[in-house]
Amino acid sequence: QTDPFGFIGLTYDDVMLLPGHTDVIPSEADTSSRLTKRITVSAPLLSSAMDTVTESRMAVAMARQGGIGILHRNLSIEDQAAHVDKVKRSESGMITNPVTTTPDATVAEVDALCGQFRVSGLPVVEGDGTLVGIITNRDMRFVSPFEKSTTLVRDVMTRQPLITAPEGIDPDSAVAIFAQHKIEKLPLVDPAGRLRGLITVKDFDKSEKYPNATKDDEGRLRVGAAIGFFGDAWERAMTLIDAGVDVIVVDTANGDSAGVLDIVRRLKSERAASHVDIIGGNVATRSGAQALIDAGADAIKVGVGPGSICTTRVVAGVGVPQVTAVYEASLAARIAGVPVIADGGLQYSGDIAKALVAGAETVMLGSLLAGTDESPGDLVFVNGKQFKNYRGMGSLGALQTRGKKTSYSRDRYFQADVPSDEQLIAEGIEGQVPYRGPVSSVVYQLLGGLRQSMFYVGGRTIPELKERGKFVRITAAGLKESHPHDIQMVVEAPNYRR
Ligand code: RVP
Repeated sequence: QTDPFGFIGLTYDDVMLLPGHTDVIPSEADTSSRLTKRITVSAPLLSSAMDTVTESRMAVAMARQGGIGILHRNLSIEDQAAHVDKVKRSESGMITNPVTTTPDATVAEVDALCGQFRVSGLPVVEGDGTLVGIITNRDMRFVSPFEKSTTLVRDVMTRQPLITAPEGIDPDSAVAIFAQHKIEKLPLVDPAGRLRGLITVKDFDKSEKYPNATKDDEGRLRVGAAIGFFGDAWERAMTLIDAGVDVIVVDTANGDSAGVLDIVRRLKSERAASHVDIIGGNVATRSGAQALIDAGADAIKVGVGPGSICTTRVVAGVGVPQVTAVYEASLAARIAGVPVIADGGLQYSGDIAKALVAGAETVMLGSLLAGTDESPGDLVFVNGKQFKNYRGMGSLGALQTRGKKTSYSRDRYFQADVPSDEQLIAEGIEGQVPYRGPVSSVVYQLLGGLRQSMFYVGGRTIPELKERGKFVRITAAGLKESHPHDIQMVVEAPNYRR
């Protein structure tokens, strides 16, 4: 390199989108965008794979709002797969392998299963899967708490003849059966009477309530999950695939590295993974993006150091301001037709459109979602105000093994070989973010802001926004002018905080 300083790096606060001629109104803007080569989402938003952001509750909420959640990997393979399973079962046109019980189980056991899977009843099957009854809240209501562990399912269940339907029944006919028989669960059986699936009224209600939800071909919510590249990463990937995961994210702080490229390549040539899309990351340069594209990645995640909790740029002195990083990666990705995910550093809804115009198809959010009801962890009160804990996956807290056998995220920072907690090099911090209420209202404001951007720029769709969007670079004075100034803010806006 003849010029050791190369080009200048810009981030969200360095640029503004130019207003352009428009014939779009915000409510007409179509926010759908490409998540991966094969999957489109109606909201271009992902929740970060962080242990204070995404477990199954967040993933369900994000998918219902039209985005997608990426389950973190700082937990055992079994626990992460259980989160996948919970999302896949939470809402579906048809549940293909419903949780079941047997006639000899106790009511207490049924109670526990119902609690675990958040369902209100179970089909009852015998040995070869033959449906013999159904047990719901209604059947268990009059069993006293003291008798639950001695009362058997066979004594209280609703028995044959049951209202059932053949597998493959269309949704309208199922709704007609619910209405005619005033039932809430419809078991689907094969000609021999074996249970093949289950449809519930609740799922139809949810489909109406969340019309833009991100769903697979069977009507189940989609979910992504993070893996590493070290140790049992392959086993983790295969277990997640068995549990029904839609997208695997090879989640590391440096995606342009042999181990990451290798596992992306292996997953892309593995038959068992052929129906699952593989996202690789993170990178922040054109050549990094190209390496992941060449390895076969179905989307490229971009961001080295922009995260609100990240200290990589000061600890290692490495990174690229995010707007430039996204732009650079997109130079390789656009030619290859591979979507880019702008990961980290977004503070306001306006940053979403900036990321998209810079070259991304979707954005990944940590701090903006960490304060919601659906993120893991409880509310924390500080001086009477409500907060939630939020920490980097490279923070000491996340990397340390204290009290547990493993820190599953150490290889995210390529420190799987570090022998003791004392020798760790942290690249993140731990903190708190203000409580923000449910994901649905946060996403509503974020998408609302994006629609306003699309109106100002004159883009009816995301591809149009990307094509028409132009930047102006701003100065520190311009940034000061952009925020409220020369006034004491007295009422907090739902989409603005300093
Ligand atoms: P933010 O939305 O700015 O809070 O950033 C979230 C992103 O930061 C994550 O999606 C991840 O890429 C990155 N991250 C997570 N942990 C750390 C760290 O400890 N350095 N960084």
